[in-house]
Amino acid sequence: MKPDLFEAPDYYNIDDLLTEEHKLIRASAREWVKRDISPIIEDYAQKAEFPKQIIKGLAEIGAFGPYIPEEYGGAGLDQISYGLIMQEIERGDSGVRSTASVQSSLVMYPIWKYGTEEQRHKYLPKLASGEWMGSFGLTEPDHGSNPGGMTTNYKDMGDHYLLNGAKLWISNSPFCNVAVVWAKNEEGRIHGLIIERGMEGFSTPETHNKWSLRASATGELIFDNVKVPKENLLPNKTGLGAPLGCLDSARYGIAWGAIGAAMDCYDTALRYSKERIQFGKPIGAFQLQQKKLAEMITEITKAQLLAFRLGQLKNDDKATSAQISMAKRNNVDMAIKIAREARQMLGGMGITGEYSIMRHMMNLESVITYEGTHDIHLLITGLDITGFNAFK
Ligand code: TGC
Ligand code: FAD
Repeated sequence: MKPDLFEAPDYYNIDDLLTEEHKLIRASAREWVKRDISPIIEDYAQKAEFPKQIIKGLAEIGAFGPYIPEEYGGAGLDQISYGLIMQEIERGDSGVRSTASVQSSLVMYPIWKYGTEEQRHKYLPKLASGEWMGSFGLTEPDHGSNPGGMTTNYKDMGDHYLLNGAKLWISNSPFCNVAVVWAKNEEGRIHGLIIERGMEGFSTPETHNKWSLRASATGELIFDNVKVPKENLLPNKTGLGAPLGCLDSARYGIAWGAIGAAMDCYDTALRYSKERIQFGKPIGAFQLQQKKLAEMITEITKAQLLAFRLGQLKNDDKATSAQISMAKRNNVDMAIKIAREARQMLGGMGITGEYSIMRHMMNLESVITYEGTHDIHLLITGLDITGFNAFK
């Protein structure tokens, strides 16, 4: 793979809106990606293997629980810092960002928000340091966009719960130490349970043959009469709104992360357009290539402003779920379109692993599908502005 010469575009001087702390946090994540991700990620993606050695570095840059309070091992940062960290990691690879998103927003967040003080102290510091890795089980083989239909269930056996069911498409599942799993009780109410590796009847087979997020491990969570201690139930929120609340936090991070992937594709294509000579000129001197680049930087700038404003709303605890959906949908769509255009600008070289673009493009096919598909987020906006539910 080519050396990492990334220079981040900032066409509207959005950096002027950031604090010195934001810039320092971003610089440390950016530096880490250049040093520890860029040189190895193509090989791991080609091998379809998660590079486990990066877990320590992810913890060190604050990627596990950036906004979780320091008393629980988190970094105690604001939401814009969280977004900037996700942006920089996804600049390296969406699969690495997935690992961090799941750990922070889908595992640490529900334990922090819906768990007991004992659960927070038991799990959060180990998750923040990367000593333990987590996964989040919501999707099932027959319930993806419609998680409310889930059939995974547990029964109260007196001194423990008995869990049965299966979750599919679970990031980090093959190596997770703990899983936050959503299941229905005997009344059909959804609750979160913390499942630990080693519990009898709990297995995590890996899903193979992915063309996307190849450097992220994806698998199943299978529960065959798993005895779950009663103290592993998350008591402080129930119903579908509990897992959806976690998704709000993860979707927000993705809205920033996608900008990172788009910036990397744009920066690569811009540099290539100045170096690649055809018909006696750099291809960047041709109007058609300039149109592509001009439209890319316009869309990146719009996405940056959307993410920044959403970050301010999140900091003030005023961001709505529908606003988060709009940003996730827009920014991922923006990134995937830029990846496709940038890929074309590199001609044949664009399909090789010499450059990051094709890997970003393939990764973004998962990002546009998980955490709510492109269509589902459109319907969330539609419902919000019209009041009519077009899901059912
Ligand atoms: P609906 O009746 O609308 O809502 C049920 C309850 O949930 C509340 N709610 C929310 N709460 C917090 N945040 C949100 N975003 C919320 N959206 C809805 C709602 O107020 C209600 O509460 P209550 O108290 O009245 O019960 O539910 P529905 O069954 O009609 O479904 C709505 C729909 C389709 C929007 C929702 O289910 C949905 O978002 N579907 C998409 C599923 C999804 O995003 N799955 C993601 C799985 S995890 C994942 O992909 C991780 S990838 C990670 C990685 O690798 O980075
Ligand atoms: P379906 O819900 O079957 O959708 C198929 C198509 O139908 C889509 O285009 C969808 O937009 C459309 N559709 C569905 N309903 C409607 C409707 N009402 N109106 C119009 N169109 C509709 N899940 C987890 O729980 N944890 C994870 O860690 C996790 N990680 C993932 C990692 C990867 C790599 C991938 C690919 C997925 C992951 N997921 C995870 C699952 C992901 O959230 C689901 O794939 C996603 O929610 C869509 O569900 P589905 O694949 O079953 O598609």
